[in-house]
Amino acid sequence: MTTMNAKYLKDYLAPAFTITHIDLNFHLDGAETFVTATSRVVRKDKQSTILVLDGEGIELVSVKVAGEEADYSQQEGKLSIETQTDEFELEIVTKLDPEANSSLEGLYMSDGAYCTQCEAEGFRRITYFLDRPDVLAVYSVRIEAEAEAFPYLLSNGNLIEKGEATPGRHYVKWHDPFPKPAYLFALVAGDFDLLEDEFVTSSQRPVKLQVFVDKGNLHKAHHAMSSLKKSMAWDESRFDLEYDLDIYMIVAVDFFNMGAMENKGLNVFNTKYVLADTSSATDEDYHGIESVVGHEYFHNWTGNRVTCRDWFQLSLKEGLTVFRDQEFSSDLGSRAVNRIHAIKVIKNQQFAEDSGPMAHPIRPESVIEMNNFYTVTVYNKGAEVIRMMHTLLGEDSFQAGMKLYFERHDGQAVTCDDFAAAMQDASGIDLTLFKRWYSQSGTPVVTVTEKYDAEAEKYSLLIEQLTPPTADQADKQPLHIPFDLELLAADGTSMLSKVLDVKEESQEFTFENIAQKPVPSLLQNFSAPVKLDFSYSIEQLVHLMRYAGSEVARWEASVALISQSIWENVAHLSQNQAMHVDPRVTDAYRGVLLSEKLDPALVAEIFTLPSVSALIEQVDSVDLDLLSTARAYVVEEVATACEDELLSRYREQAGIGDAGSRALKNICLLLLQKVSEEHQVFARAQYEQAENMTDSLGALLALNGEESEMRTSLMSDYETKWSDTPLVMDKWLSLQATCRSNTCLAQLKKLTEHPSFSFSNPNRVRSLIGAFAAANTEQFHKIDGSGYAFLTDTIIKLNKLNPQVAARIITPLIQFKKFDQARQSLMKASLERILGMDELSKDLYEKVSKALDSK
Ligand code: B3K
Ligand code: ZN
Repeated sequence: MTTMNAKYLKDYLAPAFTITHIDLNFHLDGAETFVTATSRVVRKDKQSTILVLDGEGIELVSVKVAGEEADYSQQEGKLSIETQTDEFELEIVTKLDPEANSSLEGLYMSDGAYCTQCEAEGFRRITYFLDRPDVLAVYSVRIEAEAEAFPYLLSNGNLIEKGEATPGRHYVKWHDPFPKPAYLFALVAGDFDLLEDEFVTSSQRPVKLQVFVDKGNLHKAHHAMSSLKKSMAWDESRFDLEYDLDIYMIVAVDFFNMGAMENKGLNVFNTKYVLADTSSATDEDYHGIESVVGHEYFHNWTGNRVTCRDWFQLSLKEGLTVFRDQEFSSDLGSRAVNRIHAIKVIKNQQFAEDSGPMAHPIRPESVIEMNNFYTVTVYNKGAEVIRMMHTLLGEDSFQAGMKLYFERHDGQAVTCDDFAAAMQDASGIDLTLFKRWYSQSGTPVVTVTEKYDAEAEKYSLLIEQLTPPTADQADKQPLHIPFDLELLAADGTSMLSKVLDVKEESQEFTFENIAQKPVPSLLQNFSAPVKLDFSYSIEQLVHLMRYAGSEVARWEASVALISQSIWENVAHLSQNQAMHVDPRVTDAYRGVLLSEKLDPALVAEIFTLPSVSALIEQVDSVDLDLLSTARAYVVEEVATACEDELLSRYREQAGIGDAGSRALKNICLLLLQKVSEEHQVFARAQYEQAENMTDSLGALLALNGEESEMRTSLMSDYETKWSDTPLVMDKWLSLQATCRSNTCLAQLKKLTEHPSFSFSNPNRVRSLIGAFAAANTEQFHKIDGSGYAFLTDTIIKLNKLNPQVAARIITPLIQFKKFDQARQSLMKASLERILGMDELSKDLYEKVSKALDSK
């Protein structure tokens, strides 16, 4: 029986022993795979006489201390050795069966290649070890395998030796000079196509770059390679950080639990974030690859050179590295569009996490299964916290803080407090209050009231903050909120622009010499991850959509405007009144389409009208059926009122070759489908003439609203064309999973038998079942409970096969609080079914028990 006890941040103890060097010898041979780990163990706490190592799911063959068979004892997941020595050599032999490892943690097989995933606690599935991030060792690795099937044998650091082992088997030796925690260890053995290049660092050191992909995919590796070179150049120019080894390798594998992994010098990637050519990948895929390649590369400093003391500090590396990858994307592409995407993640997913049973601060205080904490809170809210520091300090002081952080902590395992201290010391700005963002969960609601005194020409804003209690924490305190503000005059000119320091529960800010009542653009750029409560009038929002200095603020205003209209209609429906959209709303949208000055990519964002799930996040409770009807109505009204403009912008963008134009064209096409079936012909023509995947998929997405003959015929054409390309078929699976038709679920059930689907591959599961639960809100939450039952069956199936994936796709089922009683009961009954299962994984136990406790 797995232990289900939580670990607490407050219980942290420095390790009593450490391991400074480890020699790993891998004898790779299917179910007869042996690992010999020879470690130099050093006692740090002289009082300690028992060395306790972590190990899970592996067979222990032998244990030797200083060359002699050692006495040891084994308890669940632990190996204890009594010792009186301060320093000794420990040799442990374990036996593994990588082919039988379907959890994709530790050493496993992906399509015939051996590969590893050790973060967070996967190294203990390879050998018994001090598997914690504050134990940093120098690794030497010998790998031996059959030469023909596994021509490439890779690990961290530099290759120092290779040769024949026995006839038909070869070996290599790798040495990584940088001490690292076990979670950064990696091994890959397989046969690949290899793309090579070189990057010369600012101090003129040549670095060999290698991207390994499945045979036959070499032509799809170029974008990843160029993204890597851009990342290396950007980290030098913006952060003055240079790469430190002579080689940087990326290996793409098809079986992977997440996006990618930053192992030192040997990143392992999900193929989704490597492979691309224009015929098979969308603009969004291209962007995703660039940002994930960047993210993993940036970890080399923020994560690898300076790592986390314990897993509660995960945001130390993840929040910071997400901030860095967001800045990378923004410096290379549209800052506004990148910001909008980041804001959507917070508002649509992080706010939901904060108001649900898994609420936790960016530095969690208790954890049962660490893999459950690779969350939008730790990553994306974590990045917002870094961004707020950047706003408070400014770029120069922020960079000075980064420099000090590396000076102080290079080669160490540190805490979020250490990071904040470096920022504070380098800038002289007091971050004491600000640091509450690390320990307080929940989303502050910031309520703003305005007052204007025409005679005195004074304008004031009363800003009040309140963080409602969360599942994990009842009492909340005021936070330090950087509040970005712009005041606009009636003619649209900017009267004032500044960042207010909000630190108290209630604070009034008064602005002098304001000759006319301004329209305030509040919380510009989403300067803090909070909910803004201000009763904007339609006129004010329309004004902001036209004149706000920040493109992000214009988009925010459009979201507020259309959301208001949707909620008004929900109210009408609940009172049995007719629905109605104010013509000022549709006019404002038409104005956006008519404006030639706006970046097409921004127009596309404005016309990507808020999804049902995004709207749910704006309220405390929801009648899903009314919301869904009201939203469909408002979308149709906007589309109908803009039909001519949508058509002309659709035609106008047709020949233009950039991503922004394609995004605009595709959103026009989608909205046109809401106006009339006649517009299906555009979708067909676009699909038939498409020269790239963005256009093919854009056509299919436009038709995905409901079933039609045309949709069926194009979907079947796509299926025939791409049946041999799994990543491209994933898009098809997702289209099926997000179709609004009532037959969607029946279709999905059949698709679990489709040759392109497999429960053992996380990409397939996420594309079909994950997408259904997370993005097909209406069908998943169908009142007959069929959607819940289907997800529950899948989760039960995955509990043993791949607990991490099971615990990931459960999210929509545990966030039940906002729904009506009938749906809530059905969702809870599903959770009870999971909780009652035999051999429930820690991953699922943690989420399900918290959800049921929060009743
Ligand atoms: N650090 C890894 C994530 C590991 C997840 C473990 N369950 C990828 C990243 O954030 O870069
Ligand atoms: Zn990361």
